[in-house]
Amino acid sequence: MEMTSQLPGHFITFEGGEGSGKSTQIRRLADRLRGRGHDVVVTREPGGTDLAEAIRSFILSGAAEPLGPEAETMLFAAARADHVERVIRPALQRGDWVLCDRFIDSTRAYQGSDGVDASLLDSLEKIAVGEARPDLTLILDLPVEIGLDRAQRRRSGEEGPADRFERETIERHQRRRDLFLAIAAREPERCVVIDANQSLEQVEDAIWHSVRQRLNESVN
Ligand code: Z5A
Repeated sequence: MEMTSQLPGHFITFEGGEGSGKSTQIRRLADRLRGRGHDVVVTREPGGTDLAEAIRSFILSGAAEPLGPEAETMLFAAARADHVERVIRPALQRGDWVLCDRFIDSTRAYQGSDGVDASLLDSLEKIAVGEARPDLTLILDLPVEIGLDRAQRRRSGEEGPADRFERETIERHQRRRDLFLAIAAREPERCVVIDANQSLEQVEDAIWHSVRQRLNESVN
């Protein structure tokens, strides 16, 4: 399979709606890869560097919302540029596996559904990402109500209210789900849709199957 990234490492991104299980499954995949002797970097967006984590807190608190969706998009892009430059590209240059919780498709789905023009999204994506494109994107798909319910249950055991995105209407979450599925249909060589409405173990197995199928020679 042809690599979209020209760098020696392997870059896998996890995408999907709230509560789809991305963080849980990234940990499980990282364990499997490390068990086979690979060096794995687990990271997330927005975030992954001090600067990008500061931008994350600012956005998720809702403080950036009054600036409008275009300005929020630029903040996501600034965070991503720093993350790619300082963490993702160096790891891929070393030959590591990079597993990232959300990346470019979250901008396409979330800011795209907020009405940001596709040409602005494309331009910022090129500036922020350069050649560090995912080799494989796993889109964890499930009905939005189930994902929101999972996210809410998890939060009831934690501090803090729903973030800026979790507070939005079911219709907006549904639009984003549709956009993720449309990206997968448009870029089947990069994206695999995983049915996330299954047990943790079944989702883990489906992900492992996809990684082996797409990146088989590298997994060993
Ligand atoms: N955003 C954006 O707008 N534009 C961008 O470019 C980027 C992001 C990069 C980041 O929030 C927000 O930023 C996000 C989009 C926006 N919107 N929101 N909200 P985040 O990173 O804090 O939130 P998240 O990505 O949605 O993460 P999450 O809610 O933590 O979901 P998750 O990582 O996919 O799920 P999880 O933590 O692994 O699982 C959630 C719970 O479900 C947990 O209790 C699990 O034990 C449980 N779970 C997981 N899998 C299962 C299964 N299979 N069965 C039953 N229960 C399960």
